Formats: sequence, C-alpha cells, structure tokens
Amino acid sequence: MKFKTLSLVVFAFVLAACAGGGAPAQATTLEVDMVEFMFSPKEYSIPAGQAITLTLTNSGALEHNFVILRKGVTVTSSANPVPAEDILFEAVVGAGQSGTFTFTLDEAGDYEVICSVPGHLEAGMVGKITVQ
Ligand SMILES: [Cu+2]
Repeated sequence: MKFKTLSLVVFAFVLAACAGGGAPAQATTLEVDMVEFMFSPKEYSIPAGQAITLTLTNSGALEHNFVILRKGVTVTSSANPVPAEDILFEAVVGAGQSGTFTFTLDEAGDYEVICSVPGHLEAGMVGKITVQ
C-alpha cells in the first residue's frame, strides 16, 4: 500500500514538471468565429506536423468557409476560383451552424486563410496561419 501511494505522488510530480517547463505551447486547438465578413480571431500560431483541431462557428446569416492556401499563395480577388492544387484544406459551415475539423500543416511558414465565397475575401474574410 505504501508503494502504491508513493508511485502516485511521483506520477503527479512528473505531470506537473512537464506542464511547467520549456517554451510556451502553441495552440493545437483553434476556435474561430465566422461572420459577415471576418474571421475572429484572424491570425493563428500553430506547431508544424501536429494535428490541429479546428472548431468553426458561423454566427452569420450566410454560408462561409475556411480555406487554407498552399504556403506562399495569396489571393486578392475571389473573381476567379482558387485552383484546386492551391488549396490545402477547406471546411464549409452553413449559416448559424458549427463544426469541428482536423488539419495538419507539416512545413513551417505563413499560410493565408480565406473564405472563398465570391466577394467575401474582398469584404475582409482573410486570415493568416503561422506554422513554427
Ligand atoms: Cu464568407
């Protein structure tokens, strides 16, 4: 009985040590609100190569989407559809709905996020993911 108690105490100490040390953890969980016409928040910092859980809530009256573009790709007009090879991830959320999605970005760098519904990008639905 004494040994069992001791091992529990050691285990708790190890957990506390892990939680306290090292560099500040980056977010592996993102919660993003979508509304006409913005993402909130609009800038995200995540670790490379780790599964990110993304919860999108569409508080608006229109359908919105969360599109992650290939590293280095930026789009300034939604007049032309984004080529499929430039899209790394896409999640569509209907008006008043929410959803949880998972994505992983393996390479460090900056990635642009847009809503690809025509006109929404120009109206302000653009964001940035920094992968480190
Ligand atoms: Cu939109």
